[in-house]
Parts: sequence; C-alpha cells; structure tokens
Amino acid sequence: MNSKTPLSAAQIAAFETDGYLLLPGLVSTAECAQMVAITNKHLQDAVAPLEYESEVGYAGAPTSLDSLGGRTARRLRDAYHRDASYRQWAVNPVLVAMLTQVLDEPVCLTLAHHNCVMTKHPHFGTATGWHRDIRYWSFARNELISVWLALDSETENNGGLRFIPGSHRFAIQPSQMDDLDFLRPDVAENQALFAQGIALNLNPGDVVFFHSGLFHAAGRNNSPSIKESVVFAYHGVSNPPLPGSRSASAEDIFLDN
Ligand SMILES: O=C(O)CCC(=O)C(=O)O
Repeated sequence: MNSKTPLSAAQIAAFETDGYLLLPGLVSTAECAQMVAITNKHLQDAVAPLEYESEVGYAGAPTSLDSLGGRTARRLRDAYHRDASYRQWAVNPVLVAMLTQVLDEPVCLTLAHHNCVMTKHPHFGTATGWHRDIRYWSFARNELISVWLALDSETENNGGLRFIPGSHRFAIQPSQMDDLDFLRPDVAENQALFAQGIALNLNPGDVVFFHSGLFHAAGRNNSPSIKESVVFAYHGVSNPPLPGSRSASAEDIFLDN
C-alpha cells in the first residue's frame, strides 16, 4: 500500500458508483479497545456534551429526560475534544490520504456535524428512518463524506446501518420526503427504494465511508449490549460551509496530507 495513495482505482470507482466504501479492519484492535474504554467510562459518568434519545424524539423514544429511559444517551458529542483516542483517529494520516483520494483535493474535518460516538442502546435506542446526512448541512456542494468506525460488531439485529447503493445520485421529489427530510414510508415509490436497501455487517475496526447524499437508515438494537460507533464528517477544501449556517458554527480543521 502506498501511504500517499492507499486506495486503489477500483475502490475509488466503487465509492463513486455505490456512494459508499467498506474498509475492513482499518483500525487496530488496541485502538478500538481504547476508544471503547473511554466511551463506556463517559457513558457511565454522563460526561457532557451528550445527546439523549428523549431529545432526538424519534418514534418510540422516551418522551422526556425524566421519563423511563429518558437519559439514554444517543451520542457522545464533540468526540474530537473529548479524548485523544478519537482525535487521533479523526486525523489519522492513512484516513486523510484515503479521503484526499476520494474527494480528489485536500480535505477538512468539520466539527459541526457528526463528530460523535453513536451509542445505540437496547430497549430505549430508537431506529433512524431513511435519510441523507446532507439534510441539515449547508455546504457549497453535496459532496461530504461521513466516516463511520465500528467499535462493535454491527448487524441488522443490533441496529446496524442499511444503505441504498447508488442513491446519492437519485433525484428525489419533495413529495417523497416528510417534514424532517426522511423518505416517507407511505409513498409507493419509496417502498421500491427501501427494497433496494442492503444491511451492512461490520466487525470492530471496520470503517465505512459514505457520501452525504446516500440514503441510509438503521434499526433498533435488539441485542443485550450497547452498540458504539465513532463518526466524523469531512469535506474538500473547495467545498466550505456556507457563511452564517450551522455548518459554519464550529471549527473546520484543514488536514494536511
Ligand atoms: O445509528 C443510527 O440510528 C443511524 C445514525 C445516522 O444515520 C445518523 O445519525 O445520521
């Protein structure tokens, strides 16, 4: 593997076609173990900033912080400043070289979006409908990459990701979306899209890149254990956050390759 160009032309082409790229075993067992240890400690101590299921308000979520399960954490926010283990992963030179190849220009890490550890809990962790990450993001172009690192095994049973391959290129009508920009299940043509969905099976240390226009969803966690994943988002240097938007409200870190 060339350290400046770790991805093959076939991998770059697969990302362009499918809107995602799976990179098995990219992160070592020791690095994952360190991140798991910090995640569990921060969950136990409820280290701020956290996002709770009751604040997200998806179907089936606890209705308030003080209701049963109301303090179930959905995300440990600001992973970048939370611990060096997450930060080192976010700026890992091999990761940056790969992103530079896929975006075909120098890359920046945005701390405005994702920048978290997703923690999907049994019982009170909720499902996420089909959506594109770009829905609340404001950039010159819809060309960001979400980088998802599995710290546990992820399957459909514990709320793993599902993707609609190639959907970053689909033209979608406003009538297909609900008010929160999820694909509406009651629209017949959306059912045809859902039928194209595939479940990703990830092992600890596996990484998946996905385009900010790719439709993805995830179910509930039916296992007895919390599922944990570290997620950051990146954009090309020529595709900055729009001034005045929420996307411009947090640090944007240029990553020198
Ligand atoms: O783990 C989940 O429920 C999906 C998370 C997700 O897709 C997101 O936050 O954009």
